[in-house]
Amino acid sequence: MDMTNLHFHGLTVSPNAPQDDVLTMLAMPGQVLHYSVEIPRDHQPGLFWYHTHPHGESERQVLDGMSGALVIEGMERYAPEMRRLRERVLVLRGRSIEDDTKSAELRAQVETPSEPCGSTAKQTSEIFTVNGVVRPQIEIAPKEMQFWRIVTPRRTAI
Ligand SMILES: [Cu+2]
Repeated sequence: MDMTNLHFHGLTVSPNAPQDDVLTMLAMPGQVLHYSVEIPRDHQPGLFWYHTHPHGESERQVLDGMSGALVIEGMERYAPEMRRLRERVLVLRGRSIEDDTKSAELRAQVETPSEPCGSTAKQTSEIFTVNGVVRPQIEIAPKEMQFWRIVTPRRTAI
């Protein structure tokens, strides 16, 4: 049906509209939802994520990219040394390429063997990305420490 909405995964916020309401807030194609989420001042800091939550459709939507990171600042209260580290938010995602017009090019980029040894040949239908990039490079200086926040949206059990 292509309906959609948002769920704010892990946040301690109200489940009522216009906040984290996945039951009554649903948009059909062409419709718009307006969210206004009140995050308590004393909310636990950390990395959270948002994703769509329509039953039966969220798996495909999350695979197609309808999810992302939410950062609640304040980790330095628990680990002051993090204040001086370079911070990165990395969203690791399995991306479906079955219907992608560039699927051949993307398969070549991930260099998957066309016929794996000892098994039936199965074409790659999903590739792995970091912040939407296939085979990304992340710069880090020798002996540098960085603070990486990593989100791995899952296809199931959301
Ligand atoms: Cu969730």
